[in-house]
Amino acid sequence: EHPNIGWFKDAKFGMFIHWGLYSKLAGEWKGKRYYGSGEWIMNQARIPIAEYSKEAATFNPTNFDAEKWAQLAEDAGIKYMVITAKHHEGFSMYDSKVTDFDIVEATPYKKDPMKALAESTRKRGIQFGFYYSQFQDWYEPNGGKNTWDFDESKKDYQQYYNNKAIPQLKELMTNYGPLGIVWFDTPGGLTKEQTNDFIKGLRKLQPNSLFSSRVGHGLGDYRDYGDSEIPATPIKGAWESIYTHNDSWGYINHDMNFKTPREIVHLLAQVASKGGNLMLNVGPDGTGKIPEYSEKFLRETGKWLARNGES
Ligand code: JFZ
Repeated sequence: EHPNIGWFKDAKFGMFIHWGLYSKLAGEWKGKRYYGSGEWIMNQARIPIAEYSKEAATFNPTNFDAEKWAQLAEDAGIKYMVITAKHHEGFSMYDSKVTDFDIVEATPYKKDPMKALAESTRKRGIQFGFYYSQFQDWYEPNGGKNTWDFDESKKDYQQYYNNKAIPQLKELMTNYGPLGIVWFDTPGGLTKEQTNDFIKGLRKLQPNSLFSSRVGHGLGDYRDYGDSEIPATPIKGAWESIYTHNDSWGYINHDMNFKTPREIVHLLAQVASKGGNLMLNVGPDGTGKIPEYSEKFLRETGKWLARNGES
């Protein structure tokens, strides 16, 4: 068991945030609407990198307010926050020296929102962590799963790990203070032995950070279930269920199927009764605004928890 697993086991409630260039596309490309997961639009519409990357030039989230996001989390009774530093699209939402395809260099916004968020959460005693897509990177010739720009049979995953994923994870684990969690997702391209080495190398930077089980090969410090899945019987050991507030992880402007405060409380109770944490996702839009219903329903949830919860 990881020596720092204690806070996680007590947390019960986390906030997941999917935010990237896809948030600006909002589920629509060239007048056509895409359903399901907004953060997959580049893949769904087979958008070539040359076109997709142009979106960065007009990505300007001036409504982003780290204090407001962290305050919302606190008001909701949330104990940890995990945000997409880089999702499968390959765009870095933080100041990265490894690539030019990042929010500071490629957008008119020019600032690092992750710096602000690391501070605003820490100030409130909320554990902060990064989601990092360690294998899928649709922007890189050697990253996983872009088959519309690149020939999959020619990919050298090791090259991508060595030249992008690992150096970027090192940045994230060096420049933002202590991280509660590094949330890996959709593993690939590494054997179990290589995954062990990968973990060992990163651990040195932050021995206290917990790694999600989607690092692959049954490794990681706690178990993540499939999306929107709760185990049927109580589980020993640390685990987490992830749900999204509506039906998409990334912002989609035509998805209004938000879970009510009552439904959120019900989910929390179901997950907690089996001994796990609920990490509930919100998808801010391309301007940096958290959807109104997410704000409203999370605050209502917080009020209920304050009246009826343990802490
Ligand atoms: C992944 C991502 O592809 C997706 O965009 C989102 O970030 C989500 C949280 O994670 O999708 C998955 C990964 C694993 C499962 C399902 C969806 N699973 O194990 O059932």
